[in-house]
Amino acid sequence: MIRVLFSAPASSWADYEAPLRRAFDKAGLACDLSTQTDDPAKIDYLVYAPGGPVSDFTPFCHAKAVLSLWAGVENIVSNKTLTQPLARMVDDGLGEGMTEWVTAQVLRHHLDIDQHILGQDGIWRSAAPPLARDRTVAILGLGALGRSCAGALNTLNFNVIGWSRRQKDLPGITCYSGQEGLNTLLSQTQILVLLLPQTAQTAHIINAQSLACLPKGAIIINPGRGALIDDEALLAALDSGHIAHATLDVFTQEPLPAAHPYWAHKKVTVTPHIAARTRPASASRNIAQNIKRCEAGQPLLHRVDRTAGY
Ligand code: NDP
Ligand code: OXD
Repeated sequence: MIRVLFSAPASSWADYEAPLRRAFDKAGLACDLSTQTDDPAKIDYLVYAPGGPVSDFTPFCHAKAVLSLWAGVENIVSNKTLTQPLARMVDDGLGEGMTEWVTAQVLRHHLDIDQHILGQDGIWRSAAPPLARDRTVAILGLGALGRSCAGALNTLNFNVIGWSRRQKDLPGITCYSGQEGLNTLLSQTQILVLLLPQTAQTAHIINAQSLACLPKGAIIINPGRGALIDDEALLAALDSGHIAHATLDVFTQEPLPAAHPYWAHKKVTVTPHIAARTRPASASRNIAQNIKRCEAGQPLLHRVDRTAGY
């Protein structure tokens, strides 16, 4: 019997219990799945999400892996008690959700949809928006989610450019890496999408200096992590008119405090960390697949590089 501990907020157990049991059965895994254990040393795998009961992994001394339900692992990656291999979530549901959300936000700004929704004032403004081919959208982070969004935007004919730690070669996308590459990318960007993980290297990557590299009137869309942005620098750039609008889904502190200036700012749209959700059915299949691989002595899929931090 394979012992699996579910360590996530109690509220998510109802969503995950049945899909996980189904996925284990379907994968031919005999698993004892539970939210509690009297004997952590007997646990083989932990299914993990922030806000659950486990923060000290030391007692789980025989666990073969910790399997994150989240794509972003900044809450666990630097946990000194975690010596077990860690896998992050890569899930079709996450990818589809993020691609839909990012595409919607890009189209909102590209077509200036707000002007027509909010400006029903009797004035016939007949200027047509430019075509996607004339709009440059940059994506920082060309991983599972960034690539999916880049592909969809490219299919819509946007001029898509992207940046990652290791140089990429993706069809239809102009790819950059390194600091020089970032500066070159920013200088051409009209709509900037942040899909980087939160690491020591990416914290405040959007700061006064990088904001100044963007052309006046650029738009920022952040479904990555709040810590990617220096909030004070962004607010200053919005107030000066250098940045035209920011659509933010993630924040340094979540929930975003009611008094935070982002809520009331006319040039900011706040969404409550809903850009993409891990979907229990597909995520459970991924978890089962990874356990099956591990039991067969195969390497974990989507294993986190603890040194790189993602
Ligand atoms: P991946 O790990 O697949 O991709 C991360 C990308 O960022 C890679 O292209 C990587 O480069 C690049 N990167 C990492 N560090 C650097 C760096 N220092 N400089 C340049 N590029 C860097 O992650 P996902 O695409 O799956 O997810 C991205 C993030 O999206 C998550 O970490 C999470 O924070 C956020 N997220 C938000 C959600 C929401 O609802 N708002 C939902 C899910 C995720 P390389 O390719 O070279 O490794
Ligand atoms: C994730 C998220 O990282 O929901 O999965 O942000």
